[in-house]
Amino acid sequence: MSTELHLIIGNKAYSSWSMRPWLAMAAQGLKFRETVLPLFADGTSEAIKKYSKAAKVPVLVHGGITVWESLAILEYLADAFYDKPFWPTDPHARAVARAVSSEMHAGFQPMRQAMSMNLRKTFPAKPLAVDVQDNITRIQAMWNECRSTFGAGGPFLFGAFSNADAMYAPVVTRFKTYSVDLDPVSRAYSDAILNHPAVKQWYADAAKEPWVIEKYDTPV
Ligand SMILES: N[C@@H](CCC(=O)N[C@@H](CS)C(=O)NCC(=O)O)C(=O)O
Repeated sequence: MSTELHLIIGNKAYSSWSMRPWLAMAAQGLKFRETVLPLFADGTSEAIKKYSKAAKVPVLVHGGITVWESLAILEYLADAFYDKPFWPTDPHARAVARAVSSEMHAGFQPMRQAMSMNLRKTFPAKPLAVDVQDNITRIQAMWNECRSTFGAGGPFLFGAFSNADAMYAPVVTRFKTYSVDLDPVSRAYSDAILNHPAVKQWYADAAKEPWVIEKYDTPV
């Protein structure tokens, strides 16, 4: 049985869910093969279904095991590579890291709807709907709490880069793309994410992609 890690993802410019496991794996130094399937192109849905009947990316194939859903992939990686710090080791920090990651996976629909990920654009700040602003306020409060309670060991939510940061990195990119004004702690955290070598590599790869999805290139 091959033990190659193979991650199937969407366009790096637009696919926020794909970015999460890719970053987690790259940040922990895992070697893996990637296949990029351009979203909303002819044949892409069928191509994704060859790996996962859920027809969504990301999908991770590891030997005979296929895992879909970004958060399930992050949990699988933490189990399969238990010697790597995908989650913080302290039980309290680990529980909160999982809680904030679940909150991201399940929530913030207004913000996600109003601010699609687009790594190749920057749009000027604009007035935000109340539910979008509520999401942004909650995210910044969470980042502040994580940083002050657990962040002493480094610049990330729980000190060292963890799955929680992989979950929030696409949010950092959205705040950059849509010129969202951030408090000082959230700004410093965002800068740490944007300066992480794996994030820089993902941006560089996105810049080289040929595909353009018009609906994501025009702000709502
Ligand atoms: N809950 C899923 C969401 C996956 C998802 O929505 N992926 C998008 C790309 S970011 C996708 O595959 N879209 C293709 C489509 O809907 O046809 C996860 O966490 O992995």
